[in-house]
Amino acid sequence: KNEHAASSQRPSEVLDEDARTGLSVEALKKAILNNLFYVQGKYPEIATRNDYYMSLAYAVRDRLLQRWVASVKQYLEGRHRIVSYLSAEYLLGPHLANNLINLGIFKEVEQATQELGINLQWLLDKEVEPGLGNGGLGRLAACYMDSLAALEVPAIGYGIRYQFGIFEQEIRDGWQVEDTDNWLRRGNPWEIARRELNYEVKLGGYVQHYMDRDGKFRSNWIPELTVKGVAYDTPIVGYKVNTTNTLRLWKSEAPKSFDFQSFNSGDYNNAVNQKIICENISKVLYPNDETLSGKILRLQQQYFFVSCSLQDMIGIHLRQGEKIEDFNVTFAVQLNDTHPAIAIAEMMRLLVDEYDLEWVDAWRVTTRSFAYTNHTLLPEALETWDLELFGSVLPRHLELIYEINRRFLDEVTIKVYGNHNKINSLSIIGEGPRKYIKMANLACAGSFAINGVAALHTELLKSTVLKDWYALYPEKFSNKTNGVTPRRWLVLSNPKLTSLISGKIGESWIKHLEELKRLEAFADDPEFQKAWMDVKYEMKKTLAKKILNRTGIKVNPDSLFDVHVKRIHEYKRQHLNILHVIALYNRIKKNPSLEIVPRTFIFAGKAAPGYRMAKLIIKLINSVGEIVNNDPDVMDRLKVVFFPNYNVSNAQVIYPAADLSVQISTAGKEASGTGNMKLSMNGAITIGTLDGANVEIREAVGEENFFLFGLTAEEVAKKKNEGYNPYSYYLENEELKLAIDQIASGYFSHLDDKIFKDLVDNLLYHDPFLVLADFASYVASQEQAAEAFKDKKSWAKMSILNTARMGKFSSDRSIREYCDEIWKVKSVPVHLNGKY
Ligand code: B1H
Repeated sequence: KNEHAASSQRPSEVLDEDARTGLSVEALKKAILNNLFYVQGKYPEIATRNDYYMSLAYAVRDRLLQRWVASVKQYLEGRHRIVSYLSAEYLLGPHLANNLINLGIFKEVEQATQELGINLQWLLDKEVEPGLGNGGLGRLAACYMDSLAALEVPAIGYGIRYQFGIFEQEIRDGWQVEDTDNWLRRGNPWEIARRELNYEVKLGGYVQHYMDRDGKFRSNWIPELTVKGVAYDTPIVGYKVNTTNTLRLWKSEAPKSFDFQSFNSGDYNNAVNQKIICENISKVLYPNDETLSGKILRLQQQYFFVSCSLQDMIGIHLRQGEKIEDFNVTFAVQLNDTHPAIAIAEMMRLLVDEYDLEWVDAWRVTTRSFAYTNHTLLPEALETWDLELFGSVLPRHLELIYEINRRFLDEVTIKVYGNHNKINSLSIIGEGPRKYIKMANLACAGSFAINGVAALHTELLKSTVLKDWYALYPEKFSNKTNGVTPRRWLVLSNPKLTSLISGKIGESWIKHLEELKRLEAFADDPEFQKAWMDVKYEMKKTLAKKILNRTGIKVNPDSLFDVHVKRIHEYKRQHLNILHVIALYNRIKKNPSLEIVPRTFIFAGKAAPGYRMAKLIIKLINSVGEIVNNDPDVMDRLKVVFFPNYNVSNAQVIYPAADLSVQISTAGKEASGTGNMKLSMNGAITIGTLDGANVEIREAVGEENFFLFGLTAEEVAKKKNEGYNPYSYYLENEELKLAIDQIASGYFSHLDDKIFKDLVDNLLYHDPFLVLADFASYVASQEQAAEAFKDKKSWAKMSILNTARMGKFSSDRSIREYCDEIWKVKSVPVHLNGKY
């Protein structure tokens, strides 16, 4: 009754249907002004840029909400299978522009803001991106959420609402300096806190065993600490469909009961301390990317989000009136690497301890629910937990894992009959001076499907890291080559190329990327080639401006933009690139009138804060840049740029401007790569090794449209077996020797001959990633690239053909494969007011 009275007093504009849901320019203008007044409490004359950003964001959110509620309603009304994607990382990038595109209202909003006297780009640039991921793995999760919605598949993404995402990188005196990413400081209009949706998660303590009145053995986990997870939901709308899925991220808090108890007993300080300990769990993203840290807090984070997510899924399933034994009919749960693999033990705990299932029944439900994606072969990234540490955080799960392992090894022993090496390699528990838990083995034992992320990677998984698993369960294995969403990585980031393409072949390629094939018909058309290269030139000018603004370096948009952007890691070989830069520099020094293709080397990427060698590589790039960029002999023929703080927003400006995409990891080390796909899609030509998805990109675009070099994965393995000697390559190659001697002698570092010593020694005497072995081949391949760049027409053709043949690398294709072959889910079109 009261509610009615209150609502009838509200100003009528707020309730105006049109201002909340209308997609016309007029409705949007009205909505922005309404929000400015009723949400921000401002009027135009005193509104700040952030006020306008917020007003527009809320106007867009209103339009999402309608679709979001309709989606949830429709999913719950029928019996639909739901994909649950568990990932410790989501590298989403800014929401606003993406939502405008997927809602199909970019143009309308552009006009509405213009008529209000504000510039849309100015507002878009205001958004602080949620950097809740390290790199490719987190960004893949974001692309997959976009494709799931585009394909109208019911899906929930579960993860952690880190208060601080990936650090912001600054460059000072050539070194990386980290700054905290306080992305929530101005509030987040894209999330809705669901205070009522919260779960308790136990940590630490011990387990009591007893027999209940019915003679059943029971376990009672008495935790040292209980934390509460609160759901924060973000809508993920599909491209031009009503489907709006949920990304549900958990924030950790202290349970109410806790501080209340302490407060009553007079220990107020302790209550506040406990509150801080609880909140710490979702405080910060670990910035390590492919290196294991093995810290207690990280295990707590993983368990925290997995436990909340499983409790949530079980709740959804049971509220549908279904039996717990049928959980796997409702949900297909994907493990994004082993970071959420503790879910397998947690599911067993919930089913056995909380829902009273018999072990075999619980194991059947569990192993029909989970599927595992492996993302790396690097031994230093394979997750293990010291058994004692594990037991101190999750004592009950340690018992459950022992039992899972015991039963599993019993089964295996029969199959591999007495082969102790195999049994050791398959065991979930590793033996040694200290015992440890192998998370990949837990994931393999508890999943019905296991996949790699590119053809070569899956083959290597089957023949090396997971060899014994493949022998045991060949039917579980399959490949699912990664993909990227063309909505963010073409439509949003390269609107000029998008309209050029759509002008020729219409717009349906945005949903069916294979249709880009139709551009092949224009690859030889001089007019189209010119228009194509004009767009590239425009994008290079835009990037040049940004570079000047961020680094003070002036670059020439006519030069070849040689782009190497990704996390800094020895296996990705940014140092191989810089050795090539030095070689070119020395050629000019030797012959100042040398005619060479002018080049701009663009590097970007973050180094893990504790990864010394990666940080040294950043310093080396900047040191070489300082000399090369300012040497009058060079006469602007070479420029070296380190673009700071590589993130989604910066990537969106860099990819469209690239001529050459540098993908030069040691063969066999990069599981897939996804930046390689985004660059090629934007018409860059790849110079790369036969590694990860490069292999499939080369197959797709044609070998004549790809610069190949370097050892193959097989040759790398062979060379290592035979005893690789990097020093001999150094002695044999004059250009290589000079470059390394210069680095060592302090030529690029004001004669400081110590700073790069570790890097140089590592290359000369260890070189675990075969930089020196691939140097000559890389330089030769770069010569071919430069030669090709001189012929503008043939370059244009290669560029067009790269884009035209990238259809396979849409994440829509990847997701369709996951849906059909692993998850067995179907799309459920969502209707809004009776319309689809
Ligand atoms: C990838 C990771 C990763 N593989 C551990 N593994 C992390 C491992 O914080 N951690 O502990 C974070 C990330 N990331 C990448 O996944 C691969 O290197 C890429 O080749 C691949 O394209 C990407 C997506 O599959």
